[in-house]
Amino acid sequence: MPLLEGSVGVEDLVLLESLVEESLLKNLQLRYENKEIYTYIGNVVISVNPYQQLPIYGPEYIAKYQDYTFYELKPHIYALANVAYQSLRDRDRDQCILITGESGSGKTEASKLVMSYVAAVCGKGEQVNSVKEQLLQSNPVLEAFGNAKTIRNNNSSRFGKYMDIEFDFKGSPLGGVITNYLLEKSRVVKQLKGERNFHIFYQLLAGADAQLLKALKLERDTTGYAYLNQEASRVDGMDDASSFSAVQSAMAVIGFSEEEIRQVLEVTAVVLKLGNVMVADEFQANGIPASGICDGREVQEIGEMVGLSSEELERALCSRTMETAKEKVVTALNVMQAQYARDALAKNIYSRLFNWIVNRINESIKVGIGEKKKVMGVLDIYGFEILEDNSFEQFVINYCNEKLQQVFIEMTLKEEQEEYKREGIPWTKVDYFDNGIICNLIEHNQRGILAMLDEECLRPGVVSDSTFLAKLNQLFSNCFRICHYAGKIRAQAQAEGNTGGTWGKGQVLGQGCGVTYNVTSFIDKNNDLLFRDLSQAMWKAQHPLIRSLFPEGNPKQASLKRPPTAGAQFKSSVAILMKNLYSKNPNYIRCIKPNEHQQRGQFSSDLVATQAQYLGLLENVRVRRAGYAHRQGYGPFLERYRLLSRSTWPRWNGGDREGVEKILGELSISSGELAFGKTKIFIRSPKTLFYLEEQRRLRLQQLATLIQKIYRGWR
Ligand code: AD9
Ligand code: MG
Repeated sequence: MPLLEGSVGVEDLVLLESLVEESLLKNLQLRYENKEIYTYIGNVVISVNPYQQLPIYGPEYIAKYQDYTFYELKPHIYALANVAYQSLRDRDRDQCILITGESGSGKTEASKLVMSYVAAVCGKGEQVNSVKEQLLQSNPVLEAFGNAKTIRNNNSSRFGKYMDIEFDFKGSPLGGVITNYLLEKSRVVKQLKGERNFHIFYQLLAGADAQLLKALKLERDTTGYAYLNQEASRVDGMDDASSFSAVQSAMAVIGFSEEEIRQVLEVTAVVLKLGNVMVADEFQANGIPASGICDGREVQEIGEMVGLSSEELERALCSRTMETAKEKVVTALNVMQAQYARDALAKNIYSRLFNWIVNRINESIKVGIGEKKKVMGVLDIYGFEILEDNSFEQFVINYCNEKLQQVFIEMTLKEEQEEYKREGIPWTKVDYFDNGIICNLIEHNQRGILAMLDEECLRPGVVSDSTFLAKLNQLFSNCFRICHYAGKIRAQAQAEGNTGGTWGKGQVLGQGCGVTYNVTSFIDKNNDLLFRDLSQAMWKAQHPLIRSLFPEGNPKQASLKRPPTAGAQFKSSVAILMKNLYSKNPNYIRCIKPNEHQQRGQFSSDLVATQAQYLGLLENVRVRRAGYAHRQGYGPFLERYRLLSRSTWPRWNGGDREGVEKILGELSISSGELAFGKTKIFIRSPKTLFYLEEQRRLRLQQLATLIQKIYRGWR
């Protein structure tokens, strides 16, 4: 189906007649209400979550999109995946697919559509199919361990994911590499009202048979577990038991041995059981408060499962050894500290298990050294998050989104600029909001917020969230402002030094919304330290997987150098990611969430407006239209419009470019509207394109009437 025929509204926002926010939103809404969830801005796909299964996916659609060029069919993620794959295969350009949008907007679903499209069209054969299966089956495994029900999304990714799919020179898949970013591990021990822990816990309890449960020393009933949120243990439309068998078979397809699967489940069970370890007050002989385990059964069982005596485990949970140059001093922890230690252990085991699973998948899908590769990267990272109470996690997530927006701005402009250069057309500079200053505010090596946080974490003496707050206050003299990307949404954060916990108070300037970060736990989360007693105990465990997760527990390897902080690690992995993305040709999917209720058919204009603002959609259209709104190769352009000129219709024997010159000359389109590139024609304003389309429509009507007449005449 051609660009404008059979379409609702405009299929490319560049074609909007009046470009204001209202018309942009109206167009998205009109299309959404007609189940047209995809719309373009040039080669960017905007996707509005339909919250219903639409009949626009699967083999038949894949085959269609494989045979047509980008603008010939309705906008679709398949069209974008097709362009990216073809450019990788035929032009040898590494690609990346960047999927952004807020929680619940459809990023993960979009990434799976891209992967399934590429898997369907790339290469054949038994070997190739088994690689494809492994790549695709990594999704259910990572979702089981890394996704959870949140208030915003029943299947919310609680980690960031970047996957490189690697191909040989013919475009057949060889394998891949997955990089994961910062799992939200605090969820293991605590969830908000209406949210759940990671899916795998519920899947395991619902899906394991009696024998497996017994072996793992678990009870089926979720109410028996302190770490599982009881009021939200079930999710509508989610079948935990059948997901559990899907996860197990996916692991088998990827190449996990039975033994490995068993060990993974054992470690998962240990985390769940740790939550039930109750600590209570005890007193040392000298009357100083200490803590002890109330009910020894759970610790006993955990000890049996991991191969560690219960005494040793209890000691690690309830006391702390301080080492000085001369001596070792063991102090008892009070109840709060012991509970903290227990939860820290559970979080650490789980997040390290998650990393181990990612590494294990990578082991299976990795490509041999020396094989020549072409790469397609797919990025599905947690979207911009504004909660009521924003903590360290939101801070790093939003920082990452700022960086991605920077890539978007730079690459969109860069790509425009390069295309003009390639085509030999002069480039006119476009003004845009550069969010570099916000990134700098966060990541500057000395004065950035992350650097100051690190400085506070490493400083000797008494440090706390409040001393960090005081430091920020000093630097920003009580007030600093974050203009979130697209420049429309501004958050003014005002430090309130004496309130102890809060760092800033979000205040909205202009449209949009602001972000207030609460400094509570910033220091702790950034430090991310586990008491050495715990890591040493875990390292002593007989259980091979548990043991391998705590290499620093080996006293011989224990170095005095402290590991990098969580913030520093995140910053450097984001830097690596950026470098990787900049080296590839970008393709964008911008996801939009139409309502807060995960409901089909509801389009809340206000909610969409906010997202359109911070995704910078209007600005994106402006950039796209600032130079030349439309461009097309001479061949396809001639094919489409040749019926508009007597010289080129019904037959034209000259070259493509000459044909295009003839048509445009006869239509008297002003030369300022046009630029003739080396391989493409560029049209400045959308109006000219509308005009061409309109002329074409009229001409088609004329021809149809003519044919009917001739036909009747024959009869
Ligand atoms: V989060 O930042 O990980 O919390 P995502 O990944 O942006 O979020 P996700 O892809 O998980 O959102 O989509 C949320 C839900 O919307 C899915 O579970 C589906 O039920 C629904 N969805 C999203 N995209 C589609 C689609 N193209 N067709 C049908 C969809 N349903
Ligand atoms: Mg997701």
